[in-house]
Amino acid sequence: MTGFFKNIPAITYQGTSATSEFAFRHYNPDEMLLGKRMEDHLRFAVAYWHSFAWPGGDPFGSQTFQRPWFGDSMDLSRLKADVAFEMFDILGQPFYCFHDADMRPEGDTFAESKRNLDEMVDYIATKQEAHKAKLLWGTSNLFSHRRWMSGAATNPDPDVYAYAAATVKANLDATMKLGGQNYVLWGGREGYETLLNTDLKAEREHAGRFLQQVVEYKYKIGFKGAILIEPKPQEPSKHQYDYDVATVYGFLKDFGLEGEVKTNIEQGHAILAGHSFEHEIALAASLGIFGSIDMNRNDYQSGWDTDQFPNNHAEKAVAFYEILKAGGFTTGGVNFDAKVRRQSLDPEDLILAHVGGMDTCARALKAAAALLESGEMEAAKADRYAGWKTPAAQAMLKGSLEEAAARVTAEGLEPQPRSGRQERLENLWNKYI
Ligand code: XUL
Ligand code: CO
Repeated sequence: MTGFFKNIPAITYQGTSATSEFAFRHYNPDEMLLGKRMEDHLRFAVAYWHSFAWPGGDPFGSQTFQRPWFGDSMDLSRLKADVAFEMFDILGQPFYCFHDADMRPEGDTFAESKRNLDEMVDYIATKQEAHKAKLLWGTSNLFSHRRWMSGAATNPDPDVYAYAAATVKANLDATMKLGGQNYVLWGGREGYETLLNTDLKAEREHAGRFLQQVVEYKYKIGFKGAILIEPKPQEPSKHQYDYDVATVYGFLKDFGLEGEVKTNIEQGHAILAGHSFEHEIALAASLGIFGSIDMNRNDYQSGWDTDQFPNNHAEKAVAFYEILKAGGFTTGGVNFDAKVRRQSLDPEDLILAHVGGMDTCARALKAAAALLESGEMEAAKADRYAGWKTPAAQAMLKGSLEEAAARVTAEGLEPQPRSGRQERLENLWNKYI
C-alpha cells in the first residue's frame, strides 16, 4: 500500500439515508434494472490522465498538485500505477482508460518510449490480475508533445505521419495485451489553425487513409475490440476534422469505414459543437455508430472544455434514456473524462469527485430506466407518428414525387396541425426524475 489514500474506506452502497460522505447513495452495482445489473449497464471507467497525470495547470498558472509520483522515471510510473489501482479498489468501478503518455515516461527516442511503455504494460497487466479494474480502452496521446503541434496523421511532414503510425501501432498492441475492449482515436490536433498554411483536402485524405490503416492493422493482429473516434469541434485545433457525430459519419462513409468504426461521445464536446449530449448519442445510435461515452460536464458560461465531474442527474437522465433505447453498451462504457478543479488538492477530493459522478449517473440511469419501462414516452411518440403506419403513407415512400403529390387532390388532403405536446412530455420526464 502506498498510503496515498490512507483512512479512506472502500466505498459501498448505503442508500439515500447514508450519513457518510464516503458512500454511494444511488450506485448499487447489483441492483437490477431492465433485467441487467446496474454495474453492467454503466460500465464505469476512471480516466488515468485526469486523476493521475494532470498537474493542475491552467492557462495562467502551472502545477498546483503535489503528487508523490510526479516525475519522469520508471519508478515513479510504477508508483503512479500502484496509487491508481488503490483508487480503483476504493471506488470498485470495473474499468479504467489510459493514454501511453499517462502511464510511461517519454524517452529520448521512439525506441526508449516504446520500451518504457512495454515495461509499464507488463507491470499493469500484473496489477489487473490482482485487482478488479480492467481496461475499457486505450489510446495514444498524439497532441501533447511538440512534434504533434501541426497534427499527427494530418501533419504536413510525412515523418510525423510515420511517427503517429508507430505510436498507434504500439498502443493498439498494448491495448490488446491488456485485454482492452476498445481503442479510441481523439484527434485534438487533427485540424488546423488557418487555411493560409493548410492543404485541407490533403490533410483530410491522410486522416482517412490513416484510419483505414488502423482498421487493417486491427484485423492483422486479431484485436476483437471496437475502434472508436471521439468527435470534438475545436480545442486545441481551431477547426477539427471530426467536428461532431454527423461529420464523423460523413467521414467514415467517405473512406468506407462506417461498418468498422464507431464513436466515443463526450458530453463536453457535444456542447462545444452546439449540440446536446443526447442529440449526439441518438444520432450515433440511429446511424449504427454508437460505441461509448466520455462523461463530464462543461461550465456553461466559459465556453471551454472544462471536463468537470457531472453533478446534475436530471440533465444526464435524458442521455441515459437514449443509451437504453439504443440497447445499452456492448464494448463501451461510461468513462469519467473529468478532472477535479485545480484547487481541489486532497486525495479525498479525487475520491469524492468520482463518488458524486457515479451517483449522478446511477440516479440518471434509474430515472431513464423507469421512464422507458413505463412506455409512456414511447407511446406518445408512436402516437405522433401513427399516420406513417397506414398503407398509403408507406406506399408514398416507395413511389415517386408525382404519386405523393397526386394524393393531395385525389384524397382532398388538408393537413390539420396537432400539438407537439412538449411541455406535457417535459412534465412526464419530471415525474420520473
Ligand atoms: C480531450 C479528450 C481526450 C480524449 C482522449 O478533450 O476528451 O481526453 O478523451 O484522448
Ligand atoms: Co474525452
